[in-house]
Amino acid sequence: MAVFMMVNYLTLELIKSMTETLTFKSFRDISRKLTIVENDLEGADKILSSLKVSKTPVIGITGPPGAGKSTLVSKIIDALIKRNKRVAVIAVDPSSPFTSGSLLGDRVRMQEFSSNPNVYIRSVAARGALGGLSAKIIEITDVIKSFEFDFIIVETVGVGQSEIEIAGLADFTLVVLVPESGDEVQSIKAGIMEIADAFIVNKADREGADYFARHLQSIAGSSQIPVCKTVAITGEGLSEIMDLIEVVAPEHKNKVALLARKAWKLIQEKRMKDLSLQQLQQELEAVSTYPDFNLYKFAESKLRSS
Ligand SMILES: Nc1nc2c(ncn2[C@@H]2O[C@H](COP(=O)(O)OP(=O)(O)OP(=O)(O)O)[C@@H](O)[C@H]2O)c(=O)[nH]1
Ligand SMILES: [Mg+2]
Repeated sequence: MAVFMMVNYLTLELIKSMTETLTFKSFRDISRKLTIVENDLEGADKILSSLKVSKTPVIGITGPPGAGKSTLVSKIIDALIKRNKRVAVIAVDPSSPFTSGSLLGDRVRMQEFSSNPNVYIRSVAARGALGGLSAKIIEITDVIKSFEFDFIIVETVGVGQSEIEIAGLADFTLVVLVPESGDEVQSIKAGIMEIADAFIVNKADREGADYFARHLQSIAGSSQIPVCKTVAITGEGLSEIMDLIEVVAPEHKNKVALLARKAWKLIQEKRMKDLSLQQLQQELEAVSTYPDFNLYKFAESKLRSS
């Protein structure tokens, strides 16, 4: 009996270590593919053009610097892995002065998951040619989508454009604000309302959270965008967020509209690929002095050659 149990135990351990190596192997495979795609190395086109359709829901989490997005993401990961879900997190570094130090913060916070075979975390730089999120983020997300994850979370710092553009990437966008975000809401009201599928008033342990949440709800008005309150450091309010992620998000967006946005972005960036402002200026130094120079003809010639 004891020998039988021992063998059984050994078999279990063996299976466990095999699945673990398999997972880590697939993580290595993801990282390898992402590096190729991210840096436009040879083979990038082939990887992208052989991607299959995937239904993995992509959850966007955006909001001002320091709102508690990463703390919240950690809690979400924790809840998902407890339910045996596999989750990938893409932390977008918009390479702006706002993020100094935050990436390090992200790393420290997410380190607890670094050896978990069900969690894959990748930081990427946004460096969009046209400002905002680059088409690369779409490609990176799609590569990750081709692996077997149950959820993909994309965290971006909401500094203007990137906040708006996450909506073109995610099936469901959570906008994280704090009780002090009142002014922010006033100034970016239109844009923010358009992209938010739900608002989170985080740091609800601070004064003014109830008032601000009510204020947000009144601005959201008839749009029925949910407003949830959380304290990310303790996990308070998390269950409502988990419902949104697990139940509402997977069925949420008009998928074709989202695909159209993505296609538009990819084409836009591909078309602009060989154009730089500096190079245009150099060319214009010469040709703009010609007596028959015409800006529209110049632009047209660039369009034709791209
Ligand atoms: N009091 C309080 N502090 C919080 C809460 N959530 C997060 N924090 C703290 O706020 C700080 C910023 O949290 P992060 O999770 O790094 O915020 P972030 O939005 O990811 O920050 P960036 O990625 O730099 O934009 C940290 O010191 C957290 O401990 C909360 O609910 N209440
Ligand atoms: Mg963060």
